[in-house]
Amino acid sequence: HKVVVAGLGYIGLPTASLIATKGFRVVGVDVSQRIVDTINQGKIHIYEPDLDVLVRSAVNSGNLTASMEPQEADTFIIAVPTPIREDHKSDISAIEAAVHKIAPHLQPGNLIILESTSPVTTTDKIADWLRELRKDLIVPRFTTEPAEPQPGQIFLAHCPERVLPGRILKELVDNTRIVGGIDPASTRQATEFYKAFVNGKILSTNARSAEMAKLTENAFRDVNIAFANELSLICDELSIDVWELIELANHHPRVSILQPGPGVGGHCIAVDPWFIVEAAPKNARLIRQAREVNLYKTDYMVNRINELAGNVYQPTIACLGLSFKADIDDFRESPALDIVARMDHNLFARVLVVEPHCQKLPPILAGNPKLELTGLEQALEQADMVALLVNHKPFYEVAPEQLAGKQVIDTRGVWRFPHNR
Ligand code: SAJ
Repeated sequence: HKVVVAGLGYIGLPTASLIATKGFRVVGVDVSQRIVDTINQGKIHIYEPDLDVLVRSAVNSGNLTASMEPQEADTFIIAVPTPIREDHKSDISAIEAAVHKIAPHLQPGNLIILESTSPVTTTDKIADWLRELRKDLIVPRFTTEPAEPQPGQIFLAHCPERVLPGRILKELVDNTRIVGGIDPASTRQATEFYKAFVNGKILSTNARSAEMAKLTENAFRDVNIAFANELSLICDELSIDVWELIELANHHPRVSILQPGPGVGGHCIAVDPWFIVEAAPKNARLIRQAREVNLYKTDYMVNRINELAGNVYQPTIACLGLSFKADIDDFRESPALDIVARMDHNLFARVLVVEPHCQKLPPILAGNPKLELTGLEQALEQADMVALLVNHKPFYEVAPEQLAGKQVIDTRGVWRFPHNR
């Protein structure tokens, strides 16, 4: 069984290397020559625990090769980015480009799987594009009516990825998968494919429900984080410790409040709810409001930092963390990075940035002479103000004495001494 995986990012690369080690012959395709070369050397271009070992063994086994061009195969997986534009509308141009690239290589009986998180009806659009591009192939239309596959048809399904960065390799195998075909025959084909390497349950549905299920999961989390973030704003206003409040409320058997933070980052939860708002703008009121609350929380933190800086003349501030969440090197849609970029640098003598997961400042911060990437100890020694923006593990080790006499903004509730209160 031969598989082409289009897109060798956070989802495509782990998937390609995992199935290569399960005996599939895999060609990973990417638009970047640098990424293709890196993988063919058995190396990786992104950080994810244990991914380096898996890619090395997949490449060394001869089952995984990378290329700029697809080729004939049995199954084609599309795992390319689906970002959001400035106006909060979805951009599925990378999917369209991938479909154009694989179309000439398709043969009757092939299975195409869309893993990218996608706006509802994207799978239908792929079918439309394929019908145009390959008039010789039978491309099914969306239906939930059971029927025997037509001789010579191709199969098309949406199987959204739902792995958590930092735990991708484990979750790829153990998570429950949702498999939604454009028609029931496609659902069956795709289910068989995942059975070969997934230990979790495989839930069969149709393409549209699969698309919406993925968006719903991330919107659910966004709404719940928005609730915690809104509580944190209310608590600031009423001088209540929000972390204690949540801990108290969570003792109720049916209450489980998430943690507030400086906003919501990452390429999924900060993005996917907009796909729902775009599709149903009149009815998606709460989902839109949750996005607004989470975005506002970042603005609020920028203002808080500027406001507190006014209490000291030209303070030095230590900003701890830049990534979008703890213990990863991913800066996409990171509220921490946004805060450091947007706070008023005129108020500060120096801005010391501590980010154990990067060697140099990201481009958006580089070039500002006041900004400097430093170690944790040095930053705490020199700073008058400390803003904790990401709850990376080493930051829990900071002792109360190291913060004594400083203005402290702890956006994640890490320094509630003692931690195990
Ligand atoms: N966050 C909070 N408070 C919390 C939990 C999270 O502020 O209590 C923040 C994080 O700091 C981060 C953001 O939310 O900025 C998102 O982090 P996350 O850990 O909740 O999720 P992601 O973006 O790493 O991964 C999510 C997951 N979705 C769900 O948990 C419903 C993952 O399973 C999906 O596969 C992934 O999105 C995706 O690719 O869609």
